[in-house]
Amino acid sequence: MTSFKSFIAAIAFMVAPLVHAHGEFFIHDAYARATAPGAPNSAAFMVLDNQSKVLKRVVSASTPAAKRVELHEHAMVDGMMEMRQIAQILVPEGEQVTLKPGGLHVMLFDLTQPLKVGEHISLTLNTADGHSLTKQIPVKSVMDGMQHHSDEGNHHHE
Ligand SMILES: [Cu+2]
Repeated sequence: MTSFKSFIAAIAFMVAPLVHAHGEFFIHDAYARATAPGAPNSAAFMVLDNQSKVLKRVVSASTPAAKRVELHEHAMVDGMMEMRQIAQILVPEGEQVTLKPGGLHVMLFDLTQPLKVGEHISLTLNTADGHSLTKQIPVKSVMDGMQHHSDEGNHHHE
């Protein structure tokens, strides 16, 4: 009996952190950048808030508003600020990570239609532990900090 009890206890010990981790990871103040008519791409910004006891890794994102979604960061390349795809965004336990213009962002490629101020889009973030978080986020006008990929023939914004 003792071994059976300790077996159950071991299972409970292993399962509990996973159960508790779910629902302790939040998205705050999320928004997507409004686009001019014909602009193919946009980006979404937000605060990722990890109130769980474990490191969270955001590994992918999706939205019905764009055909392709990537996680991006800005980095200095040959004296120029460029953005590039990253495999994951790490949010340490008990910490917040801010995605903002000129920094980390969720890149929205090939918009299905222009994003207009006042509209909302659905955005889903997927974490490495298999959870996903979906939010309706507003579209806002953003003037600063975004540069498009120069190799895709888009105009530049500063
Ligand atoms: Cu980008």
